[in-house]
Amino acid sequence: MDLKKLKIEAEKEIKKAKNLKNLNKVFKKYLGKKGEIAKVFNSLKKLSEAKRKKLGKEANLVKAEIEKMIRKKSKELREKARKVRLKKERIDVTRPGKKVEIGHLHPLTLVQREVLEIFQSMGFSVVLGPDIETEWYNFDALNIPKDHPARDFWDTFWLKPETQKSKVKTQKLLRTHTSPVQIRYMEKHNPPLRIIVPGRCFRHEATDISHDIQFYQLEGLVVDKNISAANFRAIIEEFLKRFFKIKIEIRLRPSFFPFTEPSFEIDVRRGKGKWVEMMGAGMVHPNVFKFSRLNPKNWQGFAFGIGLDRLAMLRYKINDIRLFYSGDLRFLKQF
Ligand code: FA5
Repeated sequence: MDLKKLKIEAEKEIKKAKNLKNLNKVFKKYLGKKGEIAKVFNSLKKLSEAKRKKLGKEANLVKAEIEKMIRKKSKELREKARKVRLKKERIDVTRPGKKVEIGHLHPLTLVQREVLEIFQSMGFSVVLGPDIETEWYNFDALNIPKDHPARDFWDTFWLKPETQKSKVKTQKLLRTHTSPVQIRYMEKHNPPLRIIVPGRCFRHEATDISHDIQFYQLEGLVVDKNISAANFRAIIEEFLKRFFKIKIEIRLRPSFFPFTEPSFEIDVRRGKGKWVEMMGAGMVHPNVFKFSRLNPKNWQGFAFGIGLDRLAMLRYKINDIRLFYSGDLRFLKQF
């Protein structure tokens, strides 16, 4: 074949090559072992020496030029491919990110944290007690004797009796209120005392919109010299004012608890809403001091037990306590 024509043909095909694969084909066609240039070299054998030299030189030149063109084109195509790849892999840092769903606190946790903060700012320390209690702390030491009808106030979840090493059978229970922590604390600490005890309580009773079998209480205990019911009222009113930040009416009703004397129940209402029974309270009974190994002649105190769920219901205007424990995301996502 005419070498000039061969070069022009090769040049055309190199230009046309759209990608490296095409270009590789062109390379094989012209510069491969059985390619056009190889054919030219093969044909040289049949020629006279003078022609062979001349044609050989020309063929080498054409070969070098085709090689050069292919190298150049290959560089261009690689650069083009790189640009396409970069465009594809480009990260748009200005695009809004994918939203990761993160959890949030349960409304009862929110309320509990806020309540603790308010009481702490009034000088109360936070104390915890066990969910599983003994009959002694939950009842006896709180001046509720074994056969006293007052025990029926608190429908109890009893646990299977355990046989101790001493072979004495003790029966434990899920605490029905946070009051046992009063005894546990007074046994170990001398007055003056000012504590609050948040905690879960359990009662074996029928549920309704304001009662569940599990709920949270916040126990409060203040022991000092010259403490009166007026101190209690002042503290509770201050607490409610700070918690609700709006005017809340409270009503004290005389009541009965074996561990306080006198005892009251405190109802709370928001605006013209319904009265909600919020807490039990009273002056610490002398027997409770005795059971805690404190001398009732030296000390006075008041105690209260607030229903935290009821506080949360009033705060968020929730009309059924059971929603808190339902695990219903449609409810929980609102907080
Ligand atoms: C008591 O549990 C006493 N330990 C409170 C107390 C403490 C009195 C210290 C005197 C001194 P009571 O059973 O009334 O009392 O419960 C107190 C509060 O817990 C109630 O006012 C109510 O807000 C809440 N509560 C009681 N039972 C339930 C229940 N089943 N579900 C939701 N909240 C409840």
